Amino acid sequence: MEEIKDKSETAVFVAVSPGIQSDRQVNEYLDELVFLATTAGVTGEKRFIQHLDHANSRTFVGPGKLEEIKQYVQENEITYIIFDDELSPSQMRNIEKEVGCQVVDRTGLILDIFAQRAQTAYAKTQVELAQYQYLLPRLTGMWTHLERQRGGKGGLNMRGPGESQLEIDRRIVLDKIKKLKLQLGKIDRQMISQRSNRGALKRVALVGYTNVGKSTLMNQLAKSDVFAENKLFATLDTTVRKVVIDNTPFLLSDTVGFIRKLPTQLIESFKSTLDEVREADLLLHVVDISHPGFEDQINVVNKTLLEIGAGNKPCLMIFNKIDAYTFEEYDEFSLEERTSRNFTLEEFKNSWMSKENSPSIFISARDRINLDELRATLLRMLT
Ligand SMILES: Nc1nc2c(ncn2[C@@H]2O[C@H](COP(=O)(O)OP(=O)(O)O)[C@@H](O)[C@H]2O)c(=O)[nH]1
Ligand SMILES: [Mg+2]
Repeated sequence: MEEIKDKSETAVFVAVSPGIQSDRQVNEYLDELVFLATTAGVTGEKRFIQHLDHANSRTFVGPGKLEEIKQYVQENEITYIIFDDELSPSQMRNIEKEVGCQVVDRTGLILDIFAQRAQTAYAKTQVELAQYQYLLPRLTGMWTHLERQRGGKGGLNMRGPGESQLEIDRRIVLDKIKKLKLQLGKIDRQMISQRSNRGALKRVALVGYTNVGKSTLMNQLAKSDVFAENKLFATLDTTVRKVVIDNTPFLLSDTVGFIRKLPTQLIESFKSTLDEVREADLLLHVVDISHPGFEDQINVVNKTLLEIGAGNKPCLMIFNKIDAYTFEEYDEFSLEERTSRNFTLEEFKNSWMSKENSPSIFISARDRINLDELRATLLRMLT
C-alpha cells in the first residue's frame, strides 16, 4: 500500500560547512535545500548551521549541536531532519536513534523528488535503479519497509534456515538491481537505434542547472509544449524536437537539469538520458542570471559535463532571465571589496566576455528578449 503523505509534514534543515565558507554562502545552499524539500512536499524554515572542517564521523554534527536540534525537534513536533549532504548509513542510524526523528539526507531527498517526477516507464526504471543502489548499504534498520513489501508475496516463508533478515533483504535488493539493469539495457538499445534513425541532422542539447529556464527556451525555439514550472526537476524525460532556422533544420533536446551534489547513483542510472548530451554537436548552457548563486551553478554544470564526458563540446553560454537580473548597489564607504554581486548587467557582460572565450548571449526566454539574436548565433555555430 502506498503511504499517504500527511500535508502537515515539517522539517528542519542542517548544514555543516568549513570555517572559510561565509554564512551567506551556506544560507544560499540551504535556500536550495528548502526549495528541494518544498518540491518534495515538506515545509519548514528552521536551519542549523555548524562550522566544522570535518563532519563528525558518528553523528555528522557535533554532540552539542545535535542536542540543540533534538530539543527543537521535540518541542516543535518536527517530522524530518534534512541534511545538506549525503550521510553515511551509520551516521543516519545514530542520529535517528539519538533524536528520535526521521533523518533524510540530500541524496535521499533528490531521489524522492525524482521518483515523484518520473513520468515514463523509462524514467521510472532509471529512478528505481538509483533508489535501490542508494538503499543497499543502508538496509540495516530499514528492513521493515521491505518486510511490508514482501508480506504479499510469500511472507516470512522466504526466510531460509540460519539466514539473517539482513542477508535476505540484501539478496532481494541485489536481485532487483540486476533485473532493473537488464530492463534498462533493453530500453537503451531501443533508444540507440531510435537515435541512429534520426539521420544526419545536427544535434543541439540544452544543458544547465535545474530551474534555469531550459524547458521554457525549448518551448520558444521549438514551439513545443514541454512542462515548465518553478520547481526543481520539473523535467526528467528527454524531449527532442526538430527546429528550423532559415531553412536549416536541426534537432534540439531538452532534458534533466543538474544540481550541486547530484547523487552519483542518479548520474549512473541516467546514463542514456545523458547520452543525448554526450552525443550532441553543440551544447546550449542555459544560466539563470537572476539567481544569486548563478556563478556557482555554472561551475557545477561544467563539472558535471566533465564527469559525463561532455566537457569538450562546443558550447554557447545562454544567460537567461535578464528581465529579473538584480545587483547590489556598491557602498563606496564599505570595507568590503566590490564583487560581481555589485555589477550591473552591462558590467557583468563586459567582464564575462573579456575573460571567457566561449560565445555567450543574454536573453529572457519568458519575455522573448534577444531570441532573434540567439537564433542567428545558433545558425552561425551550426553551419
Ligand atoms: N523571470 C523569468 N523567468 C523565467 C524565464 N525563463 C523561465 N522562467 C521561469 O523559470 C522557471 C523554470 O523554468 P523551466 O523552463 O521549467 O526551467 P528548467 O528546469 O531549466 O527546464 C519557470 O517558473 C519559468 O517560468 C525568464 O526569462 N525570466
Ligand atoms: Mg525543464
